[in-house]
Amino acid sequence: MLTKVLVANRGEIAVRVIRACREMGIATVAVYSELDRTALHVRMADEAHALGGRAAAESYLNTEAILDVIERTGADGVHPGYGFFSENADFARAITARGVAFIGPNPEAIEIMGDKISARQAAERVGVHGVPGTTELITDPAQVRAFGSEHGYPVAIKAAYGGGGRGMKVVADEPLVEEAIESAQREALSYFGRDEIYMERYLRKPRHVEVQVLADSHGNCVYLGTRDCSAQRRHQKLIEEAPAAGIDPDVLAAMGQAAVKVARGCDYVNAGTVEFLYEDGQFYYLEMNTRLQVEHPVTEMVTGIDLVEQQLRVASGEPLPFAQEDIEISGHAIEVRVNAEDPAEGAFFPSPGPITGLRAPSGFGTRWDGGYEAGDEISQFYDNLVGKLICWGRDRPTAIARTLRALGEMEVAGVATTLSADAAILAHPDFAELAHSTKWVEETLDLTGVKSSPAADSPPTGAEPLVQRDIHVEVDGRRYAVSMWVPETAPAAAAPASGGARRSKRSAAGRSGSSGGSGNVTVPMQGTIVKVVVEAGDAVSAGDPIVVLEAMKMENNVCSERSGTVAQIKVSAGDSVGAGDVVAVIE
Ligand code: MV4
Repeated sequence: MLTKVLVANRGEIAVRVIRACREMGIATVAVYSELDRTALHVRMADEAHALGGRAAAESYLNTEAILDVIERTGADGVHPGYGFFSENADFARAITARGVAFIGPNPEAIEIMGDKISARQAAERVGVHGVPGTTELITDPAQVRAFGSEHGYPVAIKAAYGGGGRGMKVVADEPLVEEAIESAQREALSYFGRDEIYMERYLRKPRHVEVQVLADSHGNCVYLGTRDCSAQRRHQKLIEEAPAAGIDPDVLAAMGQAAVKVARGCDYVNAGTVEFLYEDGQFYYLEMNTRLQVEHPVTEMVTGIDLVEQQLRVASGEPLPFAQEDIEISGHAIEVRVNAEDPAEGAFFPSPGPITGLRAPSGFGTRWDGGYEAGDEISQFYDNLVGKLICWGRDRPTAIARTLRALGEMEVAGVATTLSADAAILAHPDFAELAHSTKWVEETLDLTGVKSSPAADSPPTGAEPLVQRDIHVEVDGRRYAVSMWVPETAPAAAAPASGGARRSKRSAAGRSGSSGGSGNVTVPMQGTIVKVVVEAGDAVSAGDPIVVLEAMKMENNVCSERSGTVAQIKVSAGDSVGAGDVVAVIE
């Protein structure tokens, strides 16, 4: 069995992995960016090591820094969580080349599934089919016209090397073929650097149904039931459930067997998810995700199987302790994602900042997988998932009622969250009646009148009585807890004297240039400008959003550090920017 696992992630998934390791007697190593020095995953791990940097590229995506921590700690396994390095074959190879276990599939499987064309071919080879379409790439609009007159419109044009819904264009009817091809190619080129496209029949109201698979290194592979993730907005899932409801059990079993075939076909090992679209009694293969997914807890709740424990056992070389016939689905589970986003009027605007209060619900069948506690801060640099509420019930109506009850108990103060939108979905008759599809949130759900949770008052200032607090110092890149007296109002993350020479030097360097707030507004990471919020000449205050940056599938506000007047705007919507690029100047 593994003895010491490095968790190459942050937030709730790092916490989830640390919990499983603790239960199994495996020591844990957290890694952290400069912004996460006092984060919950750091507080919970047995030891924590700095990666440096703030943006993901400098910290959680810094292979050399992570390899260095492996070297220093003697970790014998690395859990990548989701996002970051979880589906990066080069990272997996770099880990295994050191004789350390990558807790996930082999790099070859990651590579096959990382590219849509080879992922489709891998499924076709084992007799699992996607939406009817063509396997060859589109080179001539006549191909689309021929397909359209044979199968009818709409036709979906998809980026061959795309993903996450980017680069898909729907051709409503024949006169629109050229336009859709050009638009799909343009989008594919700008997002993925390649403009190859192919086509499929377009499904108007599909449900997104996925199958959890688990395979060991001894040739055993099982499926652990299905999940429905149709309640999503702009490819960001909001609510997931297990099992997928209202679908013939024989169809679900066939989907499960198809998923196992796909997994076996690429010699898959560890936990993975095979995604399908479901419409009118038929299912169609979409892609395979070669990682543990955000929504894995709903599968855990209806199977009783701890997926992270099984991941760790599989990576240790153990055979699966159960066969397909041992897997039973019991009751129904629902997960709601609680993101720090303001859903008011359907906008879902990122709302980073300090969490001043957090009360997680409890009670029968109620689970909170969180990444933060009160006093922690949601950074604009990372995913803004605060945590996930997962409720189990004996059947779907009971699970819905329990989730709504638990949502009523939940309190998050300081940042706006998606809680109210989650409740609006769960309370809607279409959701109860399974009348929803992947288009439902965007096209049918009415979020007018939905308000964000109010931001809490800022802490009081004035007389500063001292209180004893555990604070954390970093010496030579390693984090230590010390107890000391600090002003009562000092936020935990900014406690004074937190570090030796190394830390003070670094923070001084980090702040130089922004003292008093830089007039240059820079983007923290590579991405695309989706909106410029201000105009030249506008008066702005420190903290006001200047542009909206889309990066890592999320929209982020990039804010002014100081008050003043917008002197220059250097970008417009659609521009690609790199980390550190100046987008506006405030005077
Ligand atoms: C489709 C489709 C309808 N017809 N393909 C979007 C993400 C990408 N992975 C596949 N997607 C879709 N492919 C055909 N032929 C509808 C979607 C789709 C979708 C799929 C899964 C989850 C959410 C979605 C939201 C909108 C569209």
